Amino acid sequence: SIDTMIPLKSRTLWNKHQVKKFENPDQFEDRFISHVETNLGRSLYNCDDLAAYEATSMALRDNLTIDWNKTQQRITARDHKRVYYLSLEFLMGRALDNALINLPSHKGDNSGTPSRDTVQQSLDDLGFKLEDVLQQEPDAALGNGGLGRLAACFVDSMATENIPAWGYGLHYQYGIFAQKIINGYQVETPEYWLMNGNPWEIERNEIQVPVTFYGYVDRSNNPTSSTLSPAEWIGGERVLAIPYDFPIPGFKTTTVNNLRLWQARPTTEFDFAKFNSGDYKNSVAQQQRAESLTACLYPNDNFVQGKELRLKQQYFWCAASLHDIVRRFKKTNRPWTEFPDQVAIQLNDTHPTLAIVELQRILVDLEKLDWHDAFNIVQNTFSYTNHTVMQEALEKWPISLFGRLLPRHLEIIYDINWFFLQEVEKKFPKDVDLLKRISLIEENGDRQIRMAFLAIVGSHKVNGVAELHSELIKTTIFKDFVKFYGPSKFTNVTNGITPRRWLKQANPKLAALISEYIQDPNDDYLLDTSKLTKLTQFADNKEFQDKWNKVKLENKLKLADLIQKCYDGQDIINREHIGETLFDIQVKRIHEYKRQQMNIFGVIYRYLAMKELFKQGLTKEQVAKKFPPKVSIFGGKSAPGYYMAKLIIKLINSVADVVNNDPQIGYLLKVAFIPDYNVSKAEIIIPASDLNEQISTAGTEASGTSNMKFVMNGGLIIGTVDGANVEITREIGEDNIFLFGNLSENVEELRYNHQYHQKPIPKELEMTLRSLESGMFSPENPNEFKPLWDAIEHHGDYYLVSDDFESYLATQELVDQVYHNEQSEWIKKSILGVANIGFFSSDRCIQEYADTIWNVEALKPE
Ligand code: IMP
Ligand code: B1N
Repeated sequence: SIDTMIPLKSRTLWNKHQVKKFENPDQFEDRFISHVETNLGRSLYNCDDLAAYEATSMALRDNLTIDWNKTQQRITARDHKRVYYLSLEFLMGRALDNALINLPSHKGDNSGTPSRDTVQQSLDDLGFKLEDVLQQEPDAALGNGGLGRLAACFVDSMATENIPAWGYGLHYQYGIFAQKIINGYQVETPEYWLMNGNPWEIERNEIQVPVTFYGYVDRSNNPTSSTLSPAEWIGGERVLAIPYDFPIPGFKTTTVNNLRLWQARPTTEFDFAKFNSGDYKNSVAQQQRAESLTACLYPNDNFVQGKELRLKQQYFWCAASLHDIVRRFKKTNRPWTEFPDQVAIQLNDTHPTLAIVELQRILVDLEKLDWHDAFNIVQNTFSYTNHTVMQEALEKWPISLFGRLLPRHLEIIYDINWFFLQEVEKKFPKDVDLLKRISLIEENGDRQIRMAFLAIVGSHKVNGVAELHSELIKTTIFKDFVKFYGPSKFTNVTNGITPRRWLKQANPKLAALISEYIQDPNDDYLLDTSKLTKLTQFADNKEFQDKWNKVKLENKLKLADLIQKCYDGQDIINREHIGETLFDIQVKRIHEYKRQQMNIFGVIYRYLAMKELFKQGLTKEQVAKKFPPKVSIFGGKSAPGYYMAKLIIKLINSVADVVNNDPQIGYLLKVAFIPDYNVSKAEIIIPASDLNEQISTAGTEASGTSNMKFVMNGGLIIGTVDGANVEITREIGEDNIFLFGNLSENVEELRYNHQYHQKPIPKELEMTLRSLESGMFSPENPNEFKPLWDAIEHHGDYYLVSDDFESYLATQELVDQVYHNEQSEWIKKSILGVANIGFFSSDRCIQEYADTIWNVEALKPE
């Protein structure tokens, strides 16, 4: 037993004073007031919404911490295998509402045990509105987009599925920048999310992991002087890693997992020589620089910059996490050979690939294991998820930079490569070209380490994130590895989303309607999403359709409020006609491959065509027949250094300026750009969509996850045959999705054609581009948008906008037709989408990882 070390007397006393969770409204209120008056030093007379948010969060965190302790003790007592999810990004959003929904008693009984409803009532009695209290919380926006939000959905599902799991990441002081739109341009402002402190985190100052950089490798104690035998790395610079722990509650379980985020701190050592030289100020400044290591999240999505500070962040995080994982394993006193039975480490993209090298270093240099025994352990421990095939997003580090920062790690990588290439040579003798292609080191020009290749060699499984993507990596970027390892090392786990946040929390009205009709008062469908198929029987039911439609309308009104707030009170959306206005939404990072430019070109074409009809003397009613009311809504951030993406944002805002102020057009067409798209805005935007755009160039979007969120909220997709759209179509049926465009298997040929033949541009696109050129949307600077038409007409149209434009417009026409003339059909499609989206729960996804990659079982609370 784990308790035997502690004397009975102490144990009895600890037991007697066992901290208790609040278990009824009265106890919650007691806890709330006690936090206000002691921890916050406030009282009834100056407790504002912020203090109420803080006190509510602290009361909930108390409960979670108690369950957290129990969960961790249970895992330790059972000596159960743990999963570690290493991700540089966790796009968590807000925690409070999520914790309320995940209160273990969620609708479980009616005995007054705390549920979201009873806490809401208590707050009401105490003089606060839960809605306002929730608004006080800043988003934890420690991520860029899909990859970071996926990690957040995964920790939610791992807790819900009772998988003993920890997330490891960085405690950035600045999350993704806040986006302001000034004169139509994106302006980035720093997002200091910790301004008011953070009631959700536990700072563990007592844990300090030293991390070293630079320096040199000392082999004076090593007679063989082989890099394969233990060496000593004498580091140059040292910083400390301090953990911040976030409790991750599961839904309808008392399992609480941990998200551990590391922050850099200066060491307490100091350089005597410097301090004595009288340069006190300088020495302090130098120490303070340690903290800048984890100050900022790199704001690039699907793009790498290759900056030294980024590599430092990666090593800092991997070294601290590995140290923690190894320390925890050593407490079990098991032999090293059992490490992979106790530990599974999932690499979220290549960002944590250094963890592979660090574990090999620990095993060889510190634990003195034989090189090959060590590498066996490493391979059986790690697995790697690839999230992109785009060249500009594949990490490569120049040898020179890498070797200076991590000299011993470079040696280890060379050795891994040496043994790997020997195996390749053995299997495919004399294929020099293969050796060159497959080497972990790229030898052309500036020598670079190919991190994805290193991740493959150091792992036992590699997975893509949707079927199409997982096939693509096998036939393109990792083709040679399939040839060498065989196909079984490569697998697919299609992404998923948590239905707790993306249905229950974001869309409480739809969730209530669903649970009423499928007769699931305890919301079990949020755990077993296949229960949603029971909605099928109501797809044609008039009464149900009306209620469904009413929920959508209410959500659209809520979004209209948000948009009005974003436009300083200006009401862009005509509320009188909102029920017949199609909300067409594209919210995601701005990227050429996601083709927001094609969307806005489509809007411009629509506008021009409408103007033409007016010119021919048609009345508003007649124009509306062809172009019924529609609002085109955009949101998303561009990487600060991504010129074309920023220009697309400017174009959207310029088009909005012209279209929204054209009195002839009125409510028939509006364009809105919602600034600073983030998780909590997504929770308002997604439930309000009639139509959503998933229109990436085929083969470029690995999966997409907002596509799943929109369908789960009754939105219909207009999309390309790309990423998870393919499987969404299979699940919900091709009648319930609007697909268009070229297929990924044709992309290469189409690009080739653009390069070698001047392909005519379709007339609708031609018309659109010429309107840009005319200065219609940039009268002061007619050339402002030249790079956008040049990309299509003169630079090979890499994203194939001209190839897909006609099919896109035709499909939009079909959308208008169904939405306006076959309303009941439309609602039916919307219902059938929700009914059949269950497959995309991240719970299913985590089960697949657990069964096929981690080999880990659930450990349920007793
Ligand atoms: P760590 O695994 O040492 O990081 O500890 C994480 C948590 O696991 C601790 O805060 C405890 O709640 C629990 N834990 C760690 N070691 C033990 C043990 O020896 N017995 C029981 N629980 C433990
Ligand atoms: O990961 C998501 C997918 O659903 C998206 O399709 C995919 O684009 C996204 C470097 C990335 N891939 N690669 C990144 C992010 C940050 C960075 O620094 C690459 N993000 C994705 C979840 O699987």
